[in-house]
This record gives sequence, structure tokens and C-alpha cells, in this order.
Amino acid sequence: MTLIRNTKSIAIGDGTVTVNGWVQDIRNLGGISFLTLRDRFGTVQVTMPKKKIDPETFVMLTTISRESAVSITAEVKESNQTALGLELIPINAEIISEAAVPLPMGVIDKVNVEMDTRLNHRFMDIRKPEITAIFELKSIMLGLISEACRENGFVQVSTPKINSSGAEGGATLFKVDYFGREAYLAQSPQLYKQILMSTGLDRVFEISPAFRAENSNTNRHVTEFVSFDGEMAWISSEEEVMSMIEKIMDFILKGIKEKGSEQLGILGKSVNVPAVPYPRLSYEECLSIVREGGLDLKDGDDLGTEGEKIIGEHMSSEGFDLYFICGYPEDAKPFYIMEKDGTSYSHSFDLDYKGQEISSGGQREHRIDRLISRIEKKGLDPKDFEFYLEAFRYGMPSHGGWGIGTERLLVKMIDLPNIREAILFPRDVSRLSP
Ligand code: AMO
Repeated sequence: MTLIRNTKSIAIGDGTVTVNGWVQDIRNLGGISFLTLRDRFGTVQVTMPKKKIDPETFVMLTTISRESAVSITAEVKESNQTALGLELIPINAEIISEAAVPLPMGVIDKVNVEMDTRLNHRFMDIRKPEITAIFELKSIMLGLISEACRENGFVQVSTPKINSSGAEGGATLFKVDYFGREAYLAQSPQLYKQILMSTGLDRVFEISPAFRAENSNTNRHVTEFVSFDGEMAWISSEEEVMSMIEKIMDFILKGIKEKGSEQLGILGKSVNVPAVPYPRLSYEECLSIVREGGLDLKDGDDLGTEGEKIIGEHMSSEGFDLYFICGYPEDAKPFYIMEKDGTSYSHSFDLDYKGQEISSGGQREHRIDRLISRIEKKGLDPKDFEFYLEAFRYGMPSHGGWGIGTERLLVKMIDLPNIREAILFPRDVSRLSP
């Protein structure tokens, strides 16, 4: 009987197996040829002593182009010459799809290929084991997020991505022609996750695409990212939200170490699990750290990328990778954030990871009169938010939540140089395909 195996599951004693994969490399040494067959799990050596192989199969497997997709049926033989301790002696083979020559880029060649070239031919780039490993880790991470949320009583929801108004500022709204009406791609699930707090669902989370017309080319901004949002009702302060984030982050980091150990091994990375609670820095403390670091910021200024970096270096020197920055000036935060009475600050926080913001959140303004004042203060028209405001008129619990950029989280977790490394098909100012 022929067993269907992958490179990880083949074992001595299997007898005859069929393995599907890509032709990574062929070496012809006269009387004997070797083919390296690669699949998602690794590689296996196919050994072809010319005299012992069916001539048609021999010609097919020694002349086929690299990266062709093939199915090889072979005898498993023990070998002390290979990493797996076994090799395959082909009986027959089928070419599933032959690769054109030349390849748009190499899969195993040790040449530095520009990121643009890699992204232009992303399907081939992802064949590299170290790139596959990134997306396997991302999948594990998304699974852990859901698991952590469910364990803490959160209900997974899906909210609309084509909307009549945005929540995160007009500058980054993508306009869509919606049957002759103006609509916008969702910048975040903000307004809907808040509306849901008035429904009795109490704790919700969503993992979904978010769109920002971000007209800048940086290694941390894209125009489409996957946002992990949470919202919880009946809170007495944003501190409860921060504690929940800590719990979830701790679960994710511990989980990645365990469930992603194989992928981390391929990438040569390790994940540090910081102790909880994470330090809480006030906005004022951050200002003085930044000023000491040589950046001249005024009271009320946004800390900015440069400021975040200085704070990151300072915190790293004290042994902290993850820390909250609490109580931003209310002016710097969106309308839905609650003001701190009698001050110019807010009940908000950012979570920074190694010098970069990965999340922001806070306690929301649930009192409708104050909410309307904040909307007006931001120069917006409450009429545009009527569908949202209505939920605040009939018994809205106090509530708060967060939004975490999943790609930024992964980037910082495994120290990737660019957010595009954590996105299969990134979208940015200049990239709309593949
Ligand atoms: P904010 O706008 O700070 O807050 O976004 C939350 C998190 O989303 C990620 N992020 C991005 N990632 C990649 N590219 C971008 N252009 C981009 N923009 C944002 C970041 C950021 O920290 N509604 C609030 C959250 C809340 O209060 O619940 C919000 O969207 O990691």
C-alpha cells in the first residue's frame, strides 16, 4: 500500500510513500542524481542511482526545472548521509505543474533580494521556510488571542467595514462610492464595539481588517492592517482594561513560546515574557524622559515616533519591553475617550512594546451630553454620529477597551525590521498588488 506522507511524517518502515512538493534542487553526478524535495514542513532527499530507476522517471526528475510542483512515489530507505536519516528511491513521479525558467526570484539562493522584488513575487517568497514560519506564527498568535478572549468571557463579533462615518480622524479615511452615496472603509470597529456595550453582550472582541489612508512610507504604517479590538462594560476605570490587556498579552507570549517553538527555531528567535503588571508611565513622566533624551517637546505635544523610541530605549535599559503610557492630554485623543475632570488629560493609555506603540485604548465617555460636547470640540457634527449616539440614550453602561495592531505586535515580538514582513500581501501608498 502506498502511504501519503509529508517530509515530516515519513518514517523508516513506511515502505512505499507518495510525497508532494516542490523541486528545490537537483544535482546530477553521472551515475547518481539527487533531488531535494521541499514541502511546507521541510525537505527530503530523493536519491536516484541511474541504473536502479525507471528510465522515464529518471529523465523526468533529473531534467525538471527548479520549483516545479511534483508528486513522487518512492521507496523509503535508511541513510546515514541525510539529516532525516532516510532517503527516497523513486518508483514513479508525476509533474503536477512545471515551473517556468528563469524563476522571478530564488527560494533558497543566499542572495539579498530587495523587499520590493520579494513582495512583487510574494507567492515565491513565502516558499522560503523562514517566511512560512512568520505566517505560521501569526496564525498561532491569532488563535491565542481568540483563546485568551474566550477564557475571559469575551464574545467574538464582526462589525461592518463599509460605514457612513469614521471614528479615528478624517485624514486617514478611505472614501468609497456606495451606490452614489459617500461611504468610508472602517478605520477601526470603534463605534460599533461601543454600541455593542449597550446590548448586554458586555465583553466583545473582534479580529478584523482596518483601513487607514496613511499617506506615509514608514516601516510601521500600512493602509490595511488586522486590528484586534476589545471592549468591556461596567468598568470603573481604564485600569481594569489595562489589567485585561496584561492578562491577554501574557497568555499570548507564553503561548507563542510553547506552541510556536518550532517556527521560532527556524527563525532563530526567542520570545521574552515580561512579568506582569507592566509599568505604567504617566504622560508627564514620558515627557521628562523624552526631554532628557534630547527631544524638545512641549506640554500637550504628541510623543511621536522619535519620543516613543527614546522612551523605549530608557525602558529597555531598566529591563522593560512592555509598558503603558497613561493619561495623554485629552486634546491628543479621539472624541470617544473620557476626559479627566478638572484637568486637560484623559482616561486613555497606549501600550508600547520595545519603543513602538502597539495599542491604544481607554475608558470611554458614556454620558451622552459630554460625548456630544467632545464630538463638537473636535469640529465634528453630532448628526453624522446619530446611529452611534442613539445607543447612549437608553442606558449605556460605563465601558472601555483597546485596539491592538496585530502586525505591530508580531513585529515587536520577534523583532522583524518592517511591518510588511508580517503581512502576506501588504497595502501601502505605492502598493495595490499582488
Ligand atoms: P489607534 O488609531 O491608535 O486606536 O489604532 C490602534 C492600533 O492599531 C495599529 N495601527 C496600525 N498598524 C499598522 N498600520 C497603520 N496605519 C496603523 N494604524 C493603527 C497600531 C495602533 O496602536 N479605536 C482605537 C482603539 C481603541 O481605543 O479601542 C484605535 O483605532 O498598533
